[in-house]
Amino acid sequence: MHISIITVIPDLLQGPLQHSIIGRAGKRGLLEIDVVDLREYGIGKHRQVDDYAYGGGAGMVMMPGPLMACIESLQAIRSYDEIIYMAPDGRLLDQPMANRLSLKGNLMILCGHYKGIDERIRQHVVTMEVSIGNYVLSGGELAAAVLVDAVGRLLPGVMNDETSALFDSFQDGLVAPPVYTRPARFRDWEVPSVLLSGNESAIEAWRYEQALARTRQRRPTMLQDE
Ligand code: 6GU
Repeated sequence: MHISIITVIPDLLQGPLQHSIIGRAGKRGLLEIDVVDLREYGIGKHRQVDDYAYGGGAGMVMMPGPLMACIESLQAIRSYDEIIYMAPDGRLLDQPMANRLSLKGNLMILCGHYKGIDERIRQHVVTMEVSIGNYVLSGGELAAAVLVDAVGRLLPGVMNDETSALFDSFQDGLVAPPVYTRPARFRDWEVPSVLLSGNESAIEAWRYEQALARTRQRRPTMLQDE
């Protein structure tokens, strides 16, 4: 998979995407991430990328010209399955959306700043608008990093058996069961004995029960959605 991310703050994305599972995906050649500095397409000596909003009001708007020049220069190299705009009023990211995106070949992600991008780019160019939750971030970069992590870890070959996505919270419509490691007794706190029993079917049944109970308690709507 190839992901191109357009941003005015490339540094905000370099760090988070170089580590952990996503960093490993990059080193294995399974995920190629191209962080593109929008300012290189800015106008004039100051490489301007934003301007005042028509109709007035506080805050700047990202101009269509530099964005379009940047998008088209990327499209000259490869075609994109989706052009995603990260926006607080976009569709809420969830596991099914991450699963679907992980099946695509090339994604482009636009990170907005200030008051956002000119509406005409949203109307005519963007194919998908994504939010990571009902709160406002100062820009789309951290949200883009979250999206890339959620999608990138699902790519075939990125995870090994231990980190397998099959057992994730949400992947089977349930949150994950509790987990324990050594020691079996820590400050009088005991690990549930079934986990020490060696009885695999009993352990599996216990985990399922726990996941179901937790889902009921913490995410009741996940059970109603079915
Ligand atoms: Cl995608 N962008 C911004 N600026 N804020 C957000 C968001 C995105 N998702 C939740 N809050």
